[in-house]
Amino acid sequence: MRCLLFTALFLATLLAGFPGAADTSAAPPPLDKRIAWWDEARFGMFIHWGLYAIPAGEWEGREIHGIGEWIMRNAQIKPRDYRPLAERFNPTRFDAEAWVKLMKQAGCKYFVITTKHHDGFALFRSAVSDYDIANTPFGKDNDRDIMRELADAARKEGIRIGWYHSIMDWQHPDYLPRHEWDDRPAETADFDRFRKYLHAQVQEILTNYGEIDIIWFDGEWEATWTHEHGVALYDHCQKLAPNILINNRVDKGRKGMQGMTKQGEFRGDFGTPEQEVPEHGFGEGVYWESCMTMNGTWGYKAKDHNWKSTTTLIRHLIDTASKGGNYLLNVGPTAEGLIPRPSVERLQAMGKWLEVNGEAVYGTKAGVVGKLGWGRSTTKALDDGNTAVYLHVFDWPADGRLVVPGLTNEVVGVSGLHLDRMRRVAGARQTGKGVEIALNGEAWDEHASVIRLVVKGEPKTEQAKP
Ligand code: JFZ
Repeated sequence: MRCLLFTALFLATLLAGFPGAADTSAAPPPLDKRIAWWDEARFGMFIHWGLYAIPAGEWEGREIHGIGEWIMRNAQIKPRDYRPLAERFNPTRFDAEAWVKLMKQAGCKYFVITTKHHDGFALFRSAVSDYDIANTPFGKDNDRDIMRELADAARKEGIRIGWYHSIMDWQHPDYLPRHEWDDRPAETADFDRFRKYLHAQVQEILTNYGEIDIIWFDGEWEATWTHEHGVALYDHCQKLAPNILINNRVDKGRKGMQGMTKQGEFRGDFGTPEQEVPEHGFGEGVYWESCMTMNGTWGYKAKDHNWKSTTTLIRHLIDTASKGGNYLLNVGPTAEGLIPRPSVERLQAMGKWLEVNGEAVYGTKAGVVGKLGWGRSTTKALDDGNTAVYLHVFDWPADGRLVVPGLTNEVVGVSGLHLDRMRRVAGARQTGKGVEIALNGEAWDEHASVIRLVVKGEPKTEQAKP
């Protein structure tokens, strides 16, 4: 036995060193290679869609508090009472190409959609479950598959594809723990069997729809899910899709809503702050993405009209980019398959702003100086060795003098990113304590006016003097 093992090891070493030998155990590319496209993308669309779009926040005539996709829990609905929603799921107005067109208009470079949320319903055709799109009027009558249509449409347009997949599952008979009001027997539940099911469904979504760019796990926080389970699931994904990006909710290392990964041997390629932009960035090589709702819910709720303004959303995107992170902004489509009008309007307005100012967001790095009273900054290394410092002005200086404190580089040039030809940026100079920019007139963009300042070499900063 031992002899065999040594022979095998010897052969493996030989093969590994043999030029041109087929390397079947190729290690996946390192994180910085895999994540390069994502680190330039900066803006993605989150989509929470599922059976919960049918009740849309209301159950048996009652308004249910909390986020729409949690209605099963918040209204204490038993699986046998919730499951029949599948018989009514028929989003005949769903148009994958229209959704992808909206992503393009908005300036999103990728999207992440719920393939299965906590309610356990699969929006894809699953061979290991009946609780899936195949068993809805939508899937039966039209032979349609949401994941297939979206993957095809996105790939055609060069939009990267992400699958959200919940570990927590309120429907599967083997998932534990049970809700207090779920009266199905817990004694017969077998969590290992559930894990096999989870791995099988993950295999389906990672292999049935071509190459997938991101898998975004969630619902990892219950005690039944362990670090070992996280490692096994991470490895499973990487084996099936070596280039895929996997968020940190696959494992147990996430620190609450703040979302970054704790110190230690935790898996996950990027951190997932939720409903907040962190106070500061985390430096080169630490990747993160803030996910956020546009109103107060992820899944569609008919009566939630609490929309953030376009200005707020654009400034969130800028704030995120200025700290080196990505912004994943959510939409919750209706049961008919439509993205709510207020979301469409905001996304289109963001896209308009990005058409002019995209170079100050995509492919940028965090800003040079920490807190700026008037706004945020992002940077980009230029081919000639100089640096573009983009100044995103939220509060236009009343005296027409914009100061970047502590930036000690020589100034090469300055201009405003706007559509007209008016000279609103008169010039920039090094004062010895920072760069001062002279402005004419008023802000040209109500959301954020962006100035492109080019400085010599790599940015050098000094702690700004008060
Ligand atoms: C989770 C989901 O429960 C929610 O439905 C949505 O999908 C969102 C994007 O992710 O929400 C969470 C997860 C974890 C915490 C809070 C909300 N947490 O640990 O504080």
